[in-house]
Amino acid sequence: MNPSVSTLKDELIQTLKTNYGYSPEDATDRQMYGSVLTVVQSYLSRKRADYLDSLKQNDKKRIYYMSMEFLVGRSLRNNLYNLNMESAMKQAVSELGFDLETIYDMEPDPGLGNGGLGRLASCYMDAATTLEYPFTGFSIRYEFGIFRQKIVDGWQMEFPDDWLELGGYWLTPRNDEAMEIHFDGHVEEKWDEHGLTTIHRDYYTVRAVPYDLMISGKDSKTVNCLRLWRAEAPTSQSFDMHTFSRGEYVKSMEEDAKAESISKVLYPADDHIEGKRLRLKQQYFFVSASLQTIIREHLRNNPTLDNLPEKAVIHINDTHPALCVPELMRILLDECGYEWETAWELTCRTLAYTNHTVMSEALERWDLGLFEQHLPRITSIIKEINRRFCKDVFDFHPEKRGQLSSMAIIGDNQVRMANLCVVACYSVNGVSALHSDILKNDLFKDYNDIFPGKLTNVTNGIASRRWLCQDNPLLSDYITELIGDGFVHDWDQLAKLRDFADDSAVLRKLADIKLENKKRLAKYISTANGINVDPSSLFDVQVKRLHEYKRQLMNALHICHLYLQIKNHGLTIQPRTFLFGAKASPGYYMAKEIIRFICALGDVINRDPAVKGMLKVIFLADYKVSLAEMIYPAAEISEQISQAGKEASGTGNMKMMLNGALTLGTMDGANIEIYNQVGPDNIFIFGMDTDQVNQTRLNGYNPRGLYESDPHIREVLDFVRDGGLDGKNFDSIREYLLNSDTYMSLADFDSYRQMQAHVGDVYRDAETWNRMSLLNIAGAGYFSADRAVQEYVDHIWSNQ
Ligand code: 26W
Repeated sequence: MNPSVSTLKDELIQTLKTNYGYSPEDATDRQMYGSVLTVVQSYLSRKRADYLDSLKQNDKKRIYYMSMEFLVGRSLRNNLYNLNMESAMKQAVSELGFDLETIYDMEPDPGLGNGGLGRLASCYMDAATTLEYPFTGFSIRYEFGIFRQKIVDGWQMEFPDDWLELGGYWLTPRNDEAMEIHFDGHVEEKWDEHGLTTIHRDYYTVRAVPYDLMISGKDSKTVNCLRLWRAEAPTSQSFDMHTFSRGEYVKSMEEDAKAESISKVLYPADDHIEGKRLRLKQQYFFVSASLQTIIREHLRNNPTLDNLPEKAVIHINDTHPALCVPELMRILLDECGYEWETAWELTCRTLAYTNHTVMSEALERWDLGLFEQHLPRITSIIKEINRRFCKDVFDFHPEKRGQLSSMAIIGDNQVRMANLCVVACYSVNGVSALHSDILKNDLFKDYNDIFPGKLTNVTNGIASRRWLCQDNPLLSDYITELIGDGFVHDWDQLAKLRDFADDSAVLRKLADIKLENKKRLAKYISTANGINVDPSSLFDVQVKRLHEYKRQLMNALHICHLYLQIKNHGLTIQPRTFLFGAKASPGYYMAKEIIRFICALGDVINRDPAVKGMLKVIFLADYKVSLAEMIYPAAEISEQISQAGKEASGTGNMKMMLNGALTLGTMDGANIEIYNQVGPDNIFIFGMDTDQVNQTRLNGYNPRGLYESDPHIREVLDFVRDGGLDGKNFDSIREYLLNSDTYMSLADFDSYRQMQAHVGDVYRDAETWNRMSLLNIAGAGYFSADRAVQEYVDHIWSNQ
């Protein structure tokens, strides 16, 4: 499938004509955009059809990846790249008088996720497809993805993200595969000669309609689907003719609105739970629709479900799809007539779970009453799972009787989703070596004792072809020049770059490429923020969700410190541009205050002639995948400064490393593994490690003492207190730091400050810096999603 330029041109002309009635001379960019997407989509469909044919011939185990979030990013360039059609399409479009880059930029960025977890799902889908695994993603077709962020006077404002109008081209509705989901009502139990049967009565039904988004592998025959469910009222309920005839027009459509609300919007809370009714419905809605589909597909190819675990694995991405456990039980028990024991065995051997956070406020717990009201049958199954589990522990692990109240699935009138997953799934993994150790030795220790071998690690990986080859063509072309293009499918080959570590011509060229990418970002900043930044200054980047544990505040305090040192103490520094990008959960007050603080700091610094040419601070609004794709190639310092033990892995750290940035970080998450890949000389590590953090807490942490003893901290906080930031009030932040400083920014401040000074010194020596940068790229192969997916296949998905 390698269409020529002229074939593509013909197809574009034809599509323009049939869909819009125009010839290229009269068509708008928007119409050309629609036509390009339609043509690419038709190639995907044909390839998918061939792939499905070939799947009939082989019996590979199916991988089903359940995730409330898939941050797919833009699809056009990804598809053209994967189909090897990019240059032909560019030319075809250009010969018709249009520009492919303009068309790329028109595509909305489907924000169907919050951050790392959602992006990881998409990276894995990409890699699994290239590696020719039959992988289906399941999620929700949110009408509105993560909000669009605007900053007004430093304050974050949220606006709806209407991505479907221009992004919907990639979605194929499949009404023929719609499912019905049942909510509310009550459960009746009946004993007869066949034993106990359970009947769910008086429920209301929501229809789940699938929309498929096809994803092609790179140089592979595989086209997999991300199936996104949309909620609607079943036709019989959707429109009440009676009410309508009585003249109550709005009321007649109420059922419709009620059902549709389920897939209306992505919850923007990241790392804390809200326990909202609608979110619980979203979870059951997409889990039930997906499992019904999986079972149906299995039964199309197999006479029985007895072999389900051999033929399918269902992966639960964090606890959000944990209802897979009771829902699979329900289907096996109530719809397929299995006995409890067999159903349980099949369920446990089919499900695997990844944990992405140890933060207790992010571990999902649901009110039992809410469960009983909306999911009565599911609740009765969970209660039975819990009863049996507790009995097992009591009978067979008497040493754990004392821990039963925390190990139980139901406790304090709440359903604990992580416990449910750990009890049921045959595999539980963390996402970096450190994180998995914390799961084994701390969060899930008691389970680890009674289920030896269940807990394991797969360190995260990233879709390197997107994050390097597509986003940084200058760099990836140059790497190809140096070591050939084998790395595109074998990322360990990046290690060959080490041969050039002392080649100053190569190092200079790498620096030139970085400069080009910085200029491009500087241009964007000048339009988006109206501020000119110097592309030759050090670009120091912290982009990620805003959270106290990620310590953007510590970064900001340090910038404030630099500012005061330059202004009041005559310090001169290597010129720096500090870049931030971060969305705060809308209800997270402190996170929004921290954004306001960063913006106020930027306002003061960017216009002060005293630091001109030395310091700039930029907050880039609306951080999202497409913005990340422009930032990473330009990054030189990658800030990964979370409190040790809190960041499960991080994946932005890997993306920046792959693009030649140096990590400035704590011994947390995957930073530790980056350290192991590049060695201590090619990374800037500072601050307390996990043991020291724990020790400091045990000793009684006293941030006010640090304020009193460290003149640098005192200078910064007093400056803020005395209205240094345009007289704006930041008492909330000051109080927070002095009285709690939950993630100990002040404790790590001095070590951070010193390491930052060292960073500046090293940067002055361009050759050394460029060498470090090259060695980071050379060490980034391990973090490819190809490696991570292969580990999932070898150690988790092939087992049962
Ligand atoms: C229910 C609220 C909620 C929403 C999202 C709780 C928790 C989450 C996610 C677990 C947050 C998340 O994205 N975690 C990130 O997952 C990445 C992929 O594994 C890791 O690299 C990040 O360290 C982790 O914070």
